[in-house]
Amino acid sequence: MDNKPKSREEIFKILDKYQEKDMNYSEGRILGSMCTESESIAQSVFYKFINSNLGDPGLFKGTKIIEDHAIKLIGSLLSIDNPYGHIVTGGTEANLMAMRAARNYARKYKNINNSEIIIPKSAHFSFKKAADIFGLKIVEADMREDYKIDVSSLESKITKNTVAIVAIAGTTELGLVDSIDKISEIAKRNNIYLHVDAAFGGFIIPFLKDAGYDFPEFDFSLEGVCSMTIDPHKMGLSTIPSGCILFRDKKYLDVMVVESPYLTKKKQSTIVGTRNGASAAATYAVMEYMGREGYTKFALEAMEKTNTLKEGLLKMGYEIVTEPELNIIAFTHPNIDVNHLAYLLEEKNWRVSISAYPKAIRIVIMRHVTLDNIKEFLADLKCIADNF
Ligand code: 0PR
Repeated sequence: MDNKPKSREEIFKILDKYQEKDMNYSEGRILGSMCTESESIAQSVFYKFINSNLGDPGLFKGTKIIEDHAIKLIGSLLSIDNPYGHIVTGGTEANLMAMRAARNYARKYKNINNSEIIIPKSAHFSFKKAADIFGLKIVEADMREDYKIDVSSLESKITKNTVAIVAIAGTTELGLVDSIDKISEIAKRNNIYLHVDAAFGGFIIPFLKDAGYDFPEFDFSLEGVCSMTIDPHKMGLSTIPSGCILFRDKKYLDVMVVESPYLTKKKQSTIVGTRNGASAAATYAVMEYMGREGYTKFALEAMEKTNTLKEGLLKMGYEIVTEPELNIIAFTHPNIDVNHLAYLLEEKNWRVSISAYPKAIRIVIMRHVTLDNIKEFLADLKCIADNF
C-alpha cells in the first residue's frame, strides 16, 4: 500500500479499467448463469443498509425485523406460516447450515456419531463442502434414467448412521424436480431429516403452479421436509449475496447454537458471525415490489423463452437431454463434441456452461436473456451445424 492516499477520482479510474473487463448481464451473452441483474429497488435498498450487521442484531433491531419479515414472506411461497431461518450468502451457506443442523440433531437426539447423508448425483457441489467441513460420509442415491432420484431404491441406502436425505427442486444442471412427495414419505417413515435444495426452483415453481403448471408437492406442505434452501439472488431477483435457509422447527436452529456472551444476542446459530443486513433488506424489498403477480409473469416469460429455444434446437437436429421442467435446458449435437461446440460458441462470444451429468451444453434462461438473444443464439447454432 502506498503511503500517500489516492483521490476518489484516481481510485474510480483504476477500478473502472478493471470493471470494463467484466461481462454485463444486459448484453445477453451470459447463458450459463443462475444469477442475473437484480431489480433496481433491491440495489438501492442494499446500499441503504450497507452498514447494518445482523451478526449483532441488538444493534440493528430494525434490520432484524426486516430479516424476520423476509423469512416469513419466503415461507409463504413454500407452504409454511412460521418458518425459522436466516437470509444467508447463498445456496452454499444455506446447504451448509442444513447439513450442520441434521448432523447435530442426530448427534444430540439419536446418538449418531458417524453421520452419513444420502444425496443424489445431481446435487450441487456445496454438499461435498458440507461433507468435508462437518465430517459426513456421502452415500449416493441411485438415479433413474430421467436424472431424478430413484425413489424405489432410496430406502436401501438408509443405515443406522443416516442423518439426512437431500432432494432437489430445480437441479443445477438440468433444472429437474425430484419426486419429493415420495421421498418425504420415506424420510418420515424412517424418521430421517429431509432437506430440499430449492436454491434455484424455490423462486419459480410456486409461481408456475399458480399459473397452472403441474408440479408435485415439493415444499413444507410435505410433512417429512425439515429444511429448505431457496436463493433470492437467483430467480428471486435480489442482490448477490442473498440465499435463504428455512427450517420447519426452531429445534433445528437450537442444535447449532453457540454462546456469544459479549454480543447483544447471547446465542448464535449461523455459521458466520458478522453478516450483512443489506441482503435481507434488499430481498424483503424486491419481494414486496414484485408481488406474486410480478414473479408469475417473470416465470411464465422464462418458460416461454425456454420453449422457443427448445423448439429451435429440435428443428435444427440438436438433441435435448430431457424435457425442461424449469428454465434450464441441456443439449447436444449428434456429430459435434460437446467441448468443441462450447468452444465454437465461445468464439461467437456466447458464454455457455457444460453439464457433467450428462455431458451437454447447459443454458439457463435468466431474465437478461431476451427472445432476440435466443434467436441470435439459434442462428449461430444453425451456422455451426451447417458448416460442420
Ligand atoms: N444449490 C443449487 C441447486 C445450485 O444450483 C447452486 C448454485 C447452489 C445450491 C449454491 O448456490 P450459491 O452459488 O449461491 O452458493 N448453482 C449455480 C452453479 O453452481 C451457481 C452459479 C451462479 C454458477 C452463477 C455460475 C454463475 O455464473 O451452477
